[in-house]
Amino acid sequence: MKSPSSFDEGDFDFCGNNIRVSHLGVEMSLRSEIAKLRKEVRGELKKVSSLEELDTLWVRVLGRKGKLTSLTRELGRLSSTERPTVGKMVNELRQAFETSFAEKRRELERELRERKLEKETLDITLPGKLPQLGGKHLITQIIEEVIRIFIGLGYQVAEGPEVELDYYNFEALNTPPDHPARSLQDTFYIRRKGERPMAEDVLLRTHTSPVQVRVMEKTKPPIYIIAPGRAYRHDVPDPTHSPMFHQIEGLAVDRNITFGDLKGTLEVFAREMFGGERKVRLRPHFFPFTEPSAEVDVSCIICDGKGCRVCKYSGWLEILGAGMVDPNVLENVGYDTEEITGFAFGMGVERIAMLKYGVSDIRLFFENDVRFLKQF
Ligand code: 2U9
Repeated sequence: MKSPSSFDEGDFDFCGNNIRVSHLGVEMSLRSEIAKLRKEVRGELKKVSSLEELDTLWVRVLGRKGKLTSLTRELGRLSSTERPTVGKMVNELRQAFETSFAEKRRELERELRERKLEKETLDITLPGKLPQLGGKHLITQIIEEVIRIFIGLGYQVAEGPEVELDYYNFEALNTPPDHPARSLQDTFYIRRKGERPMAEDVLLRTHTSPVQVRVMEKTKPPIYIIAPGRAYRHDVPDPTHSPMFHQIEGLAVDRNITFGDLKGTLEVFAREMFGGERKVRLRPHFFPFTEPSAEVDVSCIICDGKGCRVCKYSGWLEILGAGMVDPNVLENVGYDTEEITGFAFGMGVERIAMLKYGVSDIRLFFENDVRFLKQF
């Protein structure tokens, strides 16, 4: 015996009673199920507040085991005359559900997007955070300024190795082996452990002059070059000494170069570097690589020659050394000293910076304290 809960048409015994189930009964029941489901889903959809909840409801209604799918299955129990009408109703309900689910999905997605945008809103009127900008080190600035001046006078910039041969650093520059500059106390030598210094010793250059020797070896005059770069001396650091410092040297080699050309060049440089009416004074001096040689002073850039603490009340500041290139140096590179003469000069960059900006201790340049460096 079949159970009366089935929608099959026919007579059934139910608890001793004969129950007649007709197609009409099934149809009525389905119609009311459809109406009930429509109402129920409409109410549930209203309550849905997230995409997850919507998916769950979708499975419960339209999924494989969902309520609407079960209703669709029941259609099979209807007679062929009733099935199209009720079938149409079920299909319409499915379409209505699909539309309302899609609408709800769009609505929830829009809400989600709006909430996300609200959270991610940028206030572009807020002031930005400025990145810490670096600047050029004062020593670089001075080097660039000197280069600019000499480029304007037709010079070219030359560079060379900081680790040099004794030959280029001393010998080619007319500095004899017994010269004090070649002592272990004055120069940093590079040698293998346990080895003693030898004739062809390798060292840290004590000036940038080897650069000019190398250029002369390879080039015929005329030569107008400046050589900026680091130099090293075996000095204990103190307010005016640093084992590493910067130099700029200049060299002009040509026919008919005179001491007057040297003085004129230095006057132009001093005026460009230290301002309008600077006077230049040359005092006799000795360097192994120049003859005659001079120390060069400019009228004090602080007191304009009247006398102050910076110029030690002399009115003058020593800024560089210079001279006519010693003929021995020119011969060492194979030049004809009957035809070719030249002048050279050299300056310590830190010294120039200290005079120009009143810095009292050379070590400040290398301690890298930004509070000091950012002043320039
Ligand atoms: C060649 C020939 C000669 C370069 C020169 C000086 C004078 C000089 C000092 C300035 C301060 C070194 O840094 S310092 O201590 N230099 O006084 N330098 S003439 O003479 C040369 C260079 C190259 C081939």
